[in-house]
Amino acid sequence: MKKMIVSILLLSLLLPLSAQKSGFNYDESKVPSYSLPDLFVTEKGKPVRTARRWERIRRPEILHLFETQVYGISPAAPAGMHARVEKVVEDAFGGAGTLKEVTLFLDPAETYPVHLLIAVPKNAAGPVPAFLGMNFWGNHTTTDDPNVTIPDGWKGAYSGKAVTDHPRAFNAERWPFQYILDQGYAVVTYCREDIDPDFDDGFRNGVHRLMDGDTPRTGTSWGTIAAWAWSLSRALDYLNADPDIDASRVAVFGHSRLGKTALWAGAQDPRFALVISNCSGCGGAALSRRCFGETVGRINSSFPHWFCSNFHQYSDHEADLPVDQHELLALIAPRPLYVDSASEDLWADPRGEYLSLYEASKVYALYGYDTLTDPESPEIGHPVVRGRTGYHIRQGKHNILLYDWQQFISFADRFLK
Ligand code: GTR
Repeated sequence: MKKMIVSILLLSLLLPLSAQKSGFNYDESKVPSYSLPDLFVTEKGKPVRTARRWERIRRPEILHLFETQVYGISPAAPAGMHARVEKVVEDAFGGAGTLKEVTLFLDPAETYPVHLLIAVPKNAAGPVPAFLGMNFWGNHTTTDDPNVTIPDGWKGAYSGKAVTDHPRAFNAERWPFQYILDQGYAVVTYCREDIDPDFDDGFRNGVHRLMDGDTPRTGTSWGTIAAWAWSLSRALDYLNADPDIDASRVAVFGHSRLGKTALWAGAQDPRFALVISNCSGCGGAALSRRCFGETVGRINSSFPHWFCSNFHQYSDHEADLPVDQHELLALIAPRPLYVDSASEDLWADPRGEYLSLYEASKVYALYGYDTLTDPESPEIGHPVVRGRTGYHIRQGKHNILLYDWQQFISFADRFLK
């Protein structure tokens, strides 16, 4: 009897918790019927049939909507940025390349250091193409190479966990350096926490502090994803001056929240030669109007700092959004764009990620490139590439694994080699 009362008590404690876990849907039959904003009609109702009209009218309209309604408006590059090469180790990564550590200072006073880890392939004949993407937990978590410095006092601000909780190589399965280097590509990474710690502190920390000071925030002020995306452009600014890297052949990539970030960086900054979204989901590649997996309402309540505050008005009102995420992908045209999903990653809505790319690929036709022809998603493990867009769905969970990298590289080889 006592046991039963305890169980009932426990259940009643648990129920409100599970009730709170709303804001997501895993049932395809519950996807509402929706119509997507038209890529090919301007705000004045005029048709867009040429790349010229797309670039002069429609693309800026869409970019403006993403800035003001979704991610927030980012500032220009700060004055006084400078970099210092801290360390060069030849014969790193199992002999596949050179390890370089460069500190990029975002301000003259050097209070905002970004610790870049750069892996350069061995025997490169001249500057090489590169994959640029942030890491979650610190450079030291991407490899077991003891040469990678753990910055003094490093602490994951998101988790509040010290380096002992995220030791060397903690995330190494996501970073197959040797394989990528052997294919002739450099890898450039740094930790998201160097830019903007991933928690809601009213934007008093990270680069919001540096760039905004005490300026009051508005509905269009940039959120954390915009800050991270902005930093990818700052990293590219640096790479322009790095003799080992060909900055005109940089692929920007990211996984999950950092995939959302890579897309927004690629959409805004045409210097990125190729863009890759890995399992980016809601607020990334996935269509918001499908309300499948994580929804706009759910993401805004779990991560109130990621988007601009105007975006919050669309929580549970996805049909009112003036854009959808296929238009984010379309902003990347005509540059090569690769999207991927994982079969068990329903949270990120693999179907919505593919459909979004399928719709976006139509813009590539304005430039004379082939588009994705099949609205049905490809089979698991059967990548599809048409023109300058590519997609695969990998068997398994929300992650970025060697299989994904193999597809990224065969896609990149078509355009960056
Ligand atoms: C989840 C979040 C997703 C995705 C993911 C990640 O908790 O709901 O949108 O960004 O985190 O970044 O791993």
